[in-house]
Amino acid sequence: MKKVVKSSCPLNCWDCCGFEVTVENGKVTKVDGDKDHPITQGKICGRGRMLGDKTNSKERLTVPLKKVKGQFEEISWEQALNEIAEKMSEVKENYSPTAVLHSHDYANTGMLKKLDKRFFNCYGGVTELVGSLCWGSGIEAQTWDFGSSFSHAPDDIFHSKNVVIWGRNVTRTNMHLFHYLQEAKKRGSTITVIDPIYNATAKIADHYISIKPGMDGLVAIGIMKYLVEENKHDQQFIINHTVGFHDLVTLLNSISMEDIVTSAEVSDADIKYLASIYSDGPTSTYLGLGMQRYANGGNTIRLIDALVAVSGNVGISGGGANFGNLQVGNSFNRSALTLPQKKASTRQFTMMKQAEGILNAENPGIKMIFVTCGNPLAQVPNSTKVKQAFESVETLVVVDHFLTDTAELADYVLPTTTVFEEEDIYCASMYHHYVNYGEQLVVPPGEAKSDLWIWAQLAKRLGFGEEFNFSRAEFLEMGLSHLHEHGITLERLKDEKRLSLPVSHVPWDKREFLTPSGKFEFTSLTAEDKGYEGKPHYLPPRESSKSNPLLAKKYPYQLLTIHPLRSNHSQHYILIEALQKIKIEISEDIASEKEISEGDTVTIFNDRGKLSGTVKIMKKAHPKTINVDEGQWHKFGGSVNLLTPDEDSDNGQGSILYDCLVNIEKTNEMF
Ligand SMILES: Nc1nc2c(c(=O)[nH]1)N[C@H]1C(S)=C(S)[C@@H](COP(=O)(O)OP(=O)(O)OC[C@H]3O[C@@H](n4cnc5c(=O)[nH]c(N)nc54)[C@H](O)[C@@H]3O)O[C@H]1N2
Ligand SMILES: Nc1nc2c(c(=O)[nH]1)N[C@H]1C(S)=C(S)[C@@H](COP(=O)(O)OP(=O)(O)OC[C@H]3O[C@@H](n4cnc5c(=O)[nH]c(N)nc54)[C@H](O)[C@@H]3O)O[C@H]1N2
Ligand code: SF4
Ligand SMILES: [Mo]
Repeated sequence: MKKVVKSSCPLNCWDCCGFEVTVENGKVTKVDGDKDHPITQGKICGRGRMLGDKTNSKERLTVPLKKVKGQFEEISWEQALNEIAEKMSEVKENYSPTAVLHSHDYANTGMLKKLDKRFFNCYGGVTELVGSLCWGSGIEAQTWDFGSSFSHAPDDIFHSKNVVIWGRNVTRTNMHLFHYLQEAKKRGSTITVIDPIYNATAKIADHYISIKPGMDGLVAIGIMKYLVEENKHDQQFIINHTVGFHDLVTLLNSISMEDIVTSAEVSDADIKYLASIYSDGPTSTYLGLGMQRYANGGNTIRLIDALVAVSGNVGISGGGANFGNLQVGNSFNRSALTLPQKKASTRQFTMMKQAEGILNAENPGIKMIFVTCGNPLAQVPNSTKVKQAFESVETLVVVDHFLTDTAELADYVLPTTTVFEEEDIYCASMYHHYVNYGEQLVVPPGEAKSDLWIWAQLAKRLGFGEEFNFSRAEFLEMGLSHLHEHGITLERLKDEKRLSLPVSHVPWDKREFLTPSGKFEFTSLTAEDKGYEGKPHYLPPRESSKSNPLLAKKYPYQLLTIHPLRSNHSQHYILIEALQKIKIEISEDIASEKEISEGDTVTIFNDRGKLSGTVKIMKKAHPKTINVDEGQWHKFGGSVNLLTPDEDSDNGQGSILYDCLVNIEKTNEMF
């Protein structure tokens, strides 16, 4: 029997696409786009399309595993759950619940994936991870400036006279924005791309500006200098709706245009061009996440926000500093699902420094780690330290679909279900404002069980089973409860599949900001309250010739580790043989300086680690730039995070993954 059913992509991605999934004889045979989805309109990427293959993959984990004398053995669920629950009780009794660390990321955007937090809160509150490897610095920066991070609705781009894509790899990571961008261009908008890599989005741009990585804040300062000098700033907006403009002007006056041009390696003409489009709006800015993964990441986003505000592009149709879209996730009743009031104790490590936290934890030390929706061995910076940390604990439990690098280290590996094997609702707080429904379409293979089933079983054994005594539908309704007054219910979602959430399509149009002053804050009171510099200022990246000339001499090249085209982080490498090798992309000047040709084997290295692979030359990339796509598995050559630094960004909430210097040598063979 064959049926075609509407579903949703669960992957951590800007787009949150609608699917049409073909199921034949109990198997997913095709994943296609849903033409009726208002935003994604039938188009999906290869990562989404491959979720059928992922579900059917022979490599899937189907039985719980326990490591005995260094080897995995298959065990029953009963044994796995009993032993894990027993260990959790012991740890709680002998130490404290915070001797357990919950290490997670956001590999699946399903709402019920949040129930892991409910489980750990009811257990008593564990050591939790805060901040984000992904977008933490930018979210915190926009929280300081606007009070939160909200984006314009996708079709508002048609009101933009100019669109600036600032460090977002749109064709690769946000394909539906690319579609809107092409349409906006047809309707007459200009497109400018600012990026150290001449990517496919740059190719359709009217103007491409190549920039030295980590220097965007300086360029924003340069543009603002021109706007203020030429009296092209929006004085009405500044007077009525902002605080701290005087501090901003002091900053603008303290940095010369010569300094900006030399340090950012962007020409004066390009900065003037940008000033001309920002003063001739509406101009929308689509900020990417790559450029805030630096030690100055928060600072960079704050300066670009300031530029958007100074040029009068805040709260107007066709404008906006589009970064995250937290109003989407805020629509749901998260605390009903996660029960934060249940945790009696808590301790926090940042996501970035989880390895250091584990290694240095005292009173209590970390005795047990639970990993869900994450693959820290591949994705968290400084992999050598991460491995050391995860190996140092008594018990490591990993819930996953595959035997990943992290699962390989585990004492217990629990096999879980994929998107098509469970019911959930999906949305991404990144771009559009629709929520998608996805029903269970097929039966999980072997003994794979949903994350929720695992939590409920463990909860029962730990004495708080009643907190999980709800059906999936009841949990979904709980999460939707704030939306009931807007007519959004599970029943309607099941019926209509995609519903528009009641969020603003032009954020801040009422000029009411969520900051302490209620205004846009060039000088941030939230920052000051938290003990940070609140005034606008400039910070350089941490690993650069400006901040560390000695290091830059030893390691002269900037290593970017951007998101792979065909994989969502580490998730697809196991499914695509062609991806199972390391590609090291280098700018043309490095190739000539080091006499390296395309196809050569090279090793990149710094004090943290090294990685070998085959060279590809990046045409028109910014000089001294290298890229290795993130997400690779250890058995296919190793994660690029062997080289990346594990510090927190300037505002304490983000990673500095791209703030990374390396050197490169030709090698005859792989290490
Ligand atoms: N194919 C694919 N798509 C994905 C994902 C994936 O793994 N694969 N992951 C999803 C997730 S979780 C996220 S967070 C998003 C991320 O989406 P993006 O923000 O688009 O992706 P990144 O790879 O983080 O980097 C974006 C761009 O930043 C540029 N860049 C790096 N440093 C700088 C800088 O200093 N200045 C400027 N101006 N540009 C810089 C890079 O060259 C790159 O073009 O993508 C989502 N979509
Ligand atoms: N060097 C470098 N490192 C990076 C980045 C970078 O740009 N450069 N990007 C960072 C960013 S933006 C992000 S968002 C993170 C992503 O980091 P992660 O979220 O850790 O990466 P993923 O590979 O997407 O997923 C991790 C694991 O979750 C599993 N998984 C998927 N769905 C489920 C589920 O429903 N239940 C359970 N239990 N497991 C599931 C997958 O099989 C996979 O093994 O990586 C960060 N790391
Ligand atoms: S990975 Fe992103 S673009 Fe691809 S199908 Fe999923 S949501 Fe859509
Ligand atoms: Mo991310």
